Amino acid sequence: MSSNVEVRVPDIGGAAGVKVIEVLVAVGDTVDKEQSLVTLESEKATMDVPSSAAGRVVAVHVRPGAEAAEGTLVVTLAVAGESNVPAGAEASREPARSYSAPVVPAAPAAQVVPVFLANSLATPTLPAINESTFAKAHASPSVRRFARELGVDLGQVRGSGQKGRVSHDDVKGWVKQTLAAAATRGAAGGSLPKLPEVDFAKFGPIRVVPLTRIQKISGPRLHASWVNLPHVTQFDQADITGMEATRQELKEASAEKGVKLTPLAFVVRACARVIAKFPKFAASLDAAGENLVYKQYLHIGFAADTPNGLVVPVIRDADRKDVYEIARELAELSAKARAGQLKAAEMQGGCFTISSLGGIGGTAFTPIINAPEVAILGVSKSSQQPHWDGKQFVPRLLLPLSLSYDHRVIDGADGARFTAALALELANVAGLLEAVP
Ligand code: CAO
Repeated sequence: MSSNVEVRVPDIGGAAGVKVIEVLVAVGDTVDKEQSLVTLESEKATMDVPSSAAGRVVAVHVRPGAEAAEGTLVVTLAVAGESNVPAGAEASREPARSYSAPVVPAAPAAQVVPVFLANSLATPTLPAINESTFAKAHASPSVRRFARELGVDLGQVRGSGQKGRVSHDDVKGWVKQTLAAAATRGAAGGSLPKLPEVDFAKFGPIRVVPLTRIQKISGPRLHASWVNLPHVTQFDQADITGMEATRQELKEASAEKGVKLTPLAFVVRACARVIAKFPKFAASLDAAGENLVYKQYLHIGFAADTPNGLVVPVIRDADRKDVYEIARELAELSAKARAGQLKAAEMQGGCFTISSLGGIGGTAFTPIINAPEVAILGVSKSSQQPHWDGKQFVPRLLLPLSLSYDHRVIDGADGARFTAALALELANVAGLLEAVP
């Protein structure tokens, strides 16, 4: 017994008129769950629409060149043994979720994260894809998908098959050759030196686990930031004795209203107040690296650890929210992040990021800037420390701060001024609890 499942374009951050640049399947094809069906491209990103189920393609509803938006019907699948999924059930659901299976509701959103700038970031030494030569290349849909994942311009790959048909091996060979050439150039003073390849199986049994989709996206972005931005990390400590005492007093009443008042909410509030005085910390360099873009809004992201990897949900207009509203949104966005249900729009537009490992441990770390932002605050676990008050040592609760900043934009003195101002804000709990105009 089989039934039909409709796969639609998921939430793509509100982008409309996004182009279908490639259709990767045809009627009659058998597809696996999560297999890419079509590739979309907006001005900023390419994104594959994954299949929500395993099945056979019974209709393809889009063509290359067509325009799509959230909810556009892409493919209809015949799915065997899914009698609990009536035909068209997907269509009747919220379109943004329709791709993410009714079959396994908990897994999905990880698969929907747009591959922002995938071509340029994932493979920085490969030339950009030329869409017109890519489209003309003689290759199967799976080879096309593979090439796109690696950021390979198929038009440049010489095919070894009949009539120049390009195979997976041709793509791999081309990548190796291109990277080797880049490494040689690098030895003469250019790109990065290559790491040695190690056959781990030679030394004992191994287990190979593919990276998650989120890891495949965030890894190249972190790497791009690491190699492109001159990072400096400024360390400091904030005396949060008063803040923590007040938080403990307010915690219960707040929990009764359904809000878990965590230290991170106070840190977000404090950052919003300090950034108002140091707006450069929420600015970005433009693409040419010649102008600084000051934003007239303040959206603050926070790193969330999820089973699928690291994501950064964003609290919009953090400067216009009080500590309770921030705490409520932190809890809501973290829960969504862990369930893999964050929408793309909920991870976009950040101006500054906070990475809190305070609930876990550690005394300091060097967070990587979430480029094109210019600064990120790392927060470690607070601890009681002896403080000399002029007459004696008294115990104070100190919160370790680690601020990484882009030294092209921020000077060392400003970095130290920022953390000192932040420490003052965190020590002034009355200020943090002030109503927000
Ligand atoms: N010092 C001491 N204790 C702290 C603390 C700090 N700085 N920050 C939080 N805690 C405590 C909280 O009070 C809470 O204890 P109680 O339950 O007794 O109140 C406990 O640690 C757990 O806090 P939490 O995890 O519920 O909430 P949070 O706001 O601290 O963190 C979130 C939320 C999403 C940031 C966190 O779950 C997370 O994912 N952290 C990892 C982020 C990460 O991976 N960063 C590295 C990215 S690479 O740069």
